[in-house]
Amino acid sequence: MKKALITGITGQDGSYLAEFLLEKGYEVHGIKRRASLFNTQRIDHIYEDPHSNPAQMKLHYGDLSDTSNLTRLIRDIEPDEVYNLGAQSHVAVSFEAPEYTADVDAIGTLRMLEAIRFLGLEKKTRFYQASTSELYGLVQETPQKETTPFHPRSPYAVAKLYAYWIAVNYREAYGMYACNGILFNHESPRRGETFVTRKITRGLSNIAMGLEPCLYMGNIDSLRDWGHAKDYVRMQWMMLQQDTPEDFVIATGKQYSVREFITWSARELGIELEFSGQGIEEIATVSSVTGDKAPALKTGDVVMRIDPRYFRPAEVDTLLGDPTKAKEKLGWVPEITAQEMCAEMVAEDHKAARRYALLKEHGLDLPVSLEG
Ligand code: NDP
Ligand code: GDR
Repeated sequence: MKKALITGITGQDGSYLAEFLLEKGYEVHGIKRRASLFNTQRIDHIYEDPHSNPAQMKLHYGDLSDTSNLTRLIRDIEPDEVYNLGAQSHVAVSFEAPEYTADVDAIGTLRMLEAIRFLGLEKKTRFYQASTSELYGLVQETPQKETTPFHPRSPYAVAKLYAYWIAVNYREAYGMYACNGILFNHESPRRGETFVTRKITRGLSNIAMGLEPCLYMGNIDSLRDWGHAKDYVRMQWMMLQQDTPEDFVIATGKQYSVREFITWSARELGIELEFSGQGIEEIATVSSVTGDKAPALKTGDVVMRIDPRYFRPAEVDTLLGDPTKAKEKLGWVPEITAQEMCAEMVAEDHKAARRYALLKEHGLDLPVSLEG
């Protein structure tokens, strides 16, 4: 039985990857952070009580900022494959917490690689680094491929640039099987609530059910290449099954604006929107409502406004990936389109909003967090 160690197992990708590897028969080890509240919601459905049977998935407390903890875990587990998905992964937050982001995202990656080397596992343990399209930042070429020069635009992207190169360096210097997946944005119903797609699908679902008044957005002209996390974790595994380690761009090759994503999400709820105004005055107004998914809305309601609080000190305006290498070398093609993914996300968030609304109707008023 192969052993995999996943940092960031409680996150969006970590949860899908753990499911995927368990199905493939792996023994899956995951590092979770100690938190004052439960933080394992995304993996609770695959957790097995170790008291009844030897579990195929095991969780360990740890943190990417703690060298001795990581070294001890790698020594005890001796993983065949390490998936380094753990990170402070929010671009806007990285401007607020740049040093922490650098410590976890950049030096955390070095700590993992160095632990593998220090323990003499560099010929056994294969290493996947969660690299990102944010490396391209101020884009030098469109679409972006493996050879496109990088120009990071945030403390997050700069930290990930270090992580990218240290993985390449350990491959070249020590012959380690280390590779970077340069993944473009990927989403799912498990996406964190403050990333733009989930903020929209959850926000509009809540508004449709009368639980929130309005969605406040940042730069809705921003263009992204959005795929589904399920497709992307499959590729993370495929990258570690090759004879030689290489870096790959993972993307759909299609690009849409945040405004388009808002329009699709509204349509899933039977709402047609009209955008008017310019810059920070732009608003989205309901022009029609059909079906029964948005009982709280009527024509003329304003459901989106711009709040400059969500603008970033330096923005990545446009990203579009070219996944040709992944297709030609690995036979990987994404199976789920951005529109299908949006429909799935809205369906899940609307289900949750209906549940909240029903509880509210019966006097069980649970707080809905509006922080975006
Ligand atoms: P999430 O934010 O959903 O998950 C991040 C994970 O990292 C969580 O499990 C989180 O734990 C954990 N984590 C955060 N800080 C630490 C720390 N100090 N020590 C250990 N673990 C930590 O991210 P995604 O699943 O979306 O992304 C996975 C990886 O891929 C990240 O590295 C991200 O930067 C990268 N990436 C993501 C893309 C995307 O579009 N989703 C695209 C390209 C790259 P907790 O649950 O406790 O917060
Ligand atoms: P991104 O994702 O920064 O690309 O990083 P995010 O969904 O946060 O933003 C995408 C674009 O939408 C614009 N935007 C807003 N973003 C957020 N979060 N909230 C808003 O209200 C809002 N309004 C407009 C942003 O300015 C941006 O242009 C994600 C993360 O998963 C990274 O970890 C990963 O590396 C990259 O994707 C690829």
